[in-house]
Amino acid sequence: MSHQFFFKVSNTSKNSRKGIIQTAHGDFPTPCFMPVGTQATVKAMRPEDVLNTGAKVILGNTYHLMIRPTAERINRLGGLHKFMNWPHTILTDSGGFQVMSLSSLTKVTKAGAEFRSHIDGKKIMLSPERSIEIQYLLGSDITMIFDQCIRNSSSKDDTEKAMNLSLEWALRSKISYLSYQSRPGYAIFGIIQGGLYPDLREKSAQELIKIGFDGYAIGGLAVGETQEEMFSILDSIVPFIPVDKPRYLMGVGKPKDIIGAVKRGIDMFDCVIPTRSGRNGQAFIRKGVVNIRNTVYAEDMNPLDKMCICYTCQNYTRAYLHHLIKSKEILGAVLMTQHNIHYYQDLMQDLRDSIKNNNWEMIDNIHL
Ligand code: PRF
Ligand code: ZN
Repeated sequence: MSHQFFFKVSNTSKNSRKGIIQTAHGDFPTPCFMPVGTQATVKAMRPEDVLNTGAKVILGNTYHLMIRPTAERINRLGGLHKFMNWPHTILTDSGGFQVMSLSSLTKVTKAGAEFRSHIDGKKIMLSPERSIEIQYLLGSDITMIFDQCIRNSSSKDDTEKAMNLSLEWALRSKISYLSYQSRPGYAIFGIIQGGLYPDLREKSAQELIKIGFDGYAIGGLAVGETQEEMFSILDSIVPFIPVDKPRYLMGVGKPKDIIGAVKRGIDMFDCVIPTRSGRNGQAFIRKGVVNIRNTVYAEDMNPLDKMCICYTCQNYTRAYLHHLIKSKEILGAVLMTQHNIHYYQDLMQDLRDSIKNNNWEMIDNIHL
């Protein structure tokens, strides 16, 4: 396949945009939610089931795959799309965030991040150049620059240092990317850092735009700050991002976070919440959340969500799901995940419809 990478906006409603992104492995509508496929699998879901929920793009992880089974092995086996039987678009995260959140003894220098594997404790070095090489070996359609994500409780001084280091790494990521990629249909996104400081965020955005990327992600949010703080950073930063480039809010979020971010002009999201919380027994439905472990569901003959057309809701009762999750049965994780990913894709479709129709009633009245 040799599709050109492009992003086209078709409709706008206030600050929100509806559009389409095309990559080497097909196109998908935005605003979009990317299910997380960390270990070359969206946990508990077959690729065809992922596609059936409406998702046409998933996220993969540099950090996990470099440790096991290694990027070189996946490359020898024909690349990540073939390896996991997902012929559609894959965006890969660079490892910058996972190094901070998962590994121990991280030592960050200009060269990169040195850390110990969360699997076997082995020492590993991840540099911008190595991260980009790994994403190239995986065959990722959308490569993310290697950044440093720090906690939002950090001082302004530390936040500024990390933001400036991320800018250096962004430039090195871009140079490295250009040394590999001359194929059409592939893209590299910058990641705006700067914590909760609007002036640092602005500088980060401006410098990344000077380097020039195919899309701009906002990193360093959803790491412990309030929703109000996150929204206020979005309000301050979105106006600086070129209107003709996709905007991606990394690691977000709950349905309400996504709705608020779409209203502020965000086009792309990824998050483990629907998959992880599904396995733990939490279902997202149009009227809120259902904690299926609760005994009130033990004899509830209703589906999870009466308005949902997913396989789970068409065929199974809350009572059965309650039993499966309480019994730690694998099928419980499968059915709950299936529903949650379907719900998130329905939410994104409703958001796209709201933008197209310039009518937000459905979002404000149904997705509570
Ligand atoms: N950087 C990268 N990946 C990320 C983040 C980030 O800041 C976040 C923050 N929520 C999630 N995933 N590279
Ligand atoms: Zn359902």
